[in-house]
Amino acid sequence: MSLRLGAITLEYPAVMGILNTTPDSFSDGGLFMAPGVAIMHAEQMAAAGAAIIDVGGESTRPGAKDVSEQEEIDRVVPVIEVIRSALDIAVSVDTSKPGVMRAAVAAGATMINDVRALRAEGALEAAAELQQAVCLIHMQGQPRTMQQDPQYDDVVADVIQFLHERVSECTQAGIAEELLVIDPGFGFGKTPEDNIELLANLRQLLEIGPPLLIGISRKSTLGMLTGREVDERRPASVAAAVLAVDRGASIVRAHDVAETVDALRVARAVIESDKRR
Ligand code: YH5
Repeated sequence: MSLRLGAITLEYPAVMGILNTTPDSFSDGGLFMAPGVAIMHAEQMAAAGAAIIDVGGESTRPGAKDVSEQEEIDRVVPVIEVIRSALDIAVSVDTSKPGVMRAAVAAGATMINDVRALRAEGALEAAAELQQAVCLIHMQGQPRTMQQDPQYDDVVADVIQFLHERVSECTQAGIAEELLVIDPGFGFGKTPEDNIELLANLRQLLEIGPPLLIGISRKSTLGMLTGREVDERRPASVAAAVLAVDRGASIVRAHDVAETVDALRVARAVIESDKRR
């Protein structure tokens, strides 16, 4: 099962590994991820079977402070350059800012992963100009406040309608439909119940057209279901990944790449053998 998204060809179900870009003690003044640490983490994820490495320079955690465009560029570009020079793996850039999209693609990124689904000023135009793969994510509200009081008439219908509209906007702006991936945005302006309902009904999102990417790894819904802290949510994350793939997801964004790759090998074998599909 092979999928082409512009410059990216992958066997699916595939794992997108999340590169840890949080500032650490090795970094320069506590603002930048040391590229040496980043490349080690990326290398481990590539060896574990990740198809894409997701590099982000802006925290979308509720309450996180805004990062300037230049600051974001300074964080992600060296990391993307070092990954692309050392490893044969695709890189996605987790950003909403057009200037970061341009700089990241110039550095070798071949996917734009945008929680604002190209709604920021100039983002749609930048993506149309760059002609790289784009992941359109559903989010209700803004990162700072999105978890305060999420409300839907029908979360599945709302997410489908939003993603339909964004896919149309993108194709009208000249982005080839073959470049698009859609994502229901687990945790982006959603209650745990909303997230579970979306996962249960994921198949309905396939009717929009583009392949599905899901990111649920370590998120708080899994904490609520298991009573576990963030760093104890591996088994829950792997279970959610398998359920998502069984419901049609092509790409799973994950922190724990080795475990997720193993689990998706099992899922894939069973899906391929399922005579009803
Ligand atoms: C996503 O779903 N999410 S950043 C809170 C956590 C754990 C993880 C409380 N970027 C997605 O990963 N990109 C993020 O524990 C994403 N889909 C795509 N495509 C949030 C995140 C996280 C938040």
